[in-house]
Amino acid sequence: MAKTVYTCFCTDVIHEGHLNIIREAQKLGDVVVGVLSDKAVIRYNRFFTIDFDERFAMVQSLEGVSRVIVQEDIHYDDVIAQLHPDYVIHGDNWKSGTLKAIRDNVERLLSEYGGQIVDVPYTYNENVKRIDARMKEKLAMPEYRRRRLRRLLELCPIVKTIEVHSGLTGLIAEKTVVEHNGEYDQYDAMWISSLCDSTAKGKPDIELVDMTSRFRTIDDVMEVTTKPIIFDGDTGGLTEHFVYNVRSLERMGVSAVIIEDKTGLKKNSLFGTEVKQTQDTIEHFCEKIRAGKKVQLTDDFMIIARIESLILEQGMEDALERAHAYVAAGADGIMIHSRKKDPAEILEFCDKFRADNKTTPIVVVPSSFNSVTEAELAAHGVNIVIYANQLTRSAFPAMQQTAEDILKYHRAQEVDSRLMPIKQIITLIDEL
Ligand code: SPV
Ligand code: MG
Repeated sequence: MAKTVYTCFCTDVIHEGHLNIIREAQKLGDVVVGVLSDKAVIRYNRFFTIDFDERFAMVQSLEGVSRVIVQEDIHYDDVIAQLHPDYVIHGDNWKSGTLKAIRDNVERLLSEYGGQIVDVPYTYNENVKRIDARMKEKLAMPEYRRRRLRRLLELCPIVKTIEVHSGLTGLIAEKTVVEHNGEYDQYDAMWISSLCDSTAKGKPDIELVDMTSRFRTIDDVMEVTTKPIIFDGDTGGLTEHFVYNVRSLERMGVSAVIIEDKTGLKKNSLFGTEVKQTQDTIEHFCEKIRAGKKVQLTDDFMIIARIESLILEQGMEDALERAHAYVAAGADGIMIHSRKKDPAEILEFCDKFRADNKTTPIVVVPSSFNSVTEAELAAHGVNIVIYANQLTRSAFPAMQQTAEDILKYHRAQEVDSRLMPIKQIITLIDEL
């Protein structure tokens, strides 16, 4: 009886590397190819430019492939249990780095019944490099990037979003992947925070940094990343200005803007009632949402309404009334904010809102209530979690300490052990 050889593809484009694997696999037996599901592709820190069905059909049309199946998970457990392949074949790039945990697991599963791993030399030449680069470029194009957030909302239990304010922080959001106890994780989206964008410029978070400058930050991030962007639009400003900004953000490929229901001189929410802040009327804020929704040109772009009632101590009822009113005015999502350490009021809001509204995405920013886990938030109906300022807050004390120590010791040797080697930092940056 012919042996079964299994390989899994996670690609939008078939290149000579894949064909080589099929050729090698054919030498060993019948070739079964798994196509990784959309959900699993995301865990892998990849994204697709063509739908699953197209990827499946693409692999089906390949010569030398006997059967194509879906691989639902990044790990091979289910496939190996069903198929009992004699061989699992893969490029040898999975022998090290983050992919190693997948290979180790496959090795363990195969050893239970005498199956074997076959590592073929990974094909990486100019042609393959060009195809990879093109796929990445495509993902960075406005139309692909913009629609990705809505797709993620369908696919992820919770969309994990991290603050970025520069090309470098963008690269951290783009490239950080963690393998922990065999589970893979990465960030799904990026948040251009008004607080951190202003702080990086040494300015207060009071809508002082103008839109031209904020757009420049978006552009810096976009230059080096592909993940979707959620933009902190503060109050949205005058409705007459907001509509122009909606058009600009949409054209740039931003996926969503979040505007908060405050008027006049906005201060950062984490000041709460310690400073004078004015909440907008429901009627006026709804008008702003409606005006924004009217001018946007695609179905991809989202306007998310942020409710400041809990921050300004206006109570749960006010927060809920506003949430329903903003959704009725056309908001594509709502963000509820709190500066309490205890997540109770946020979770109560989510439960009460979800009792009447099952679908509108809920966004939360757990800066103060940071004990809450993503799983708990998802269980209460939250769809997007934003880690809004942690990168800035971790970088600042580290930089300050280094500056102080160099002054203290009149040389840089004492700080060196804390610093990332230049060689390592430049590996973050892609060469063309
Ligand atoms: C920001 O990151 O700028 C925000 C979230 O608006 S918060 O600072 O918590 O208000
Ligand atoms: Mg802000």
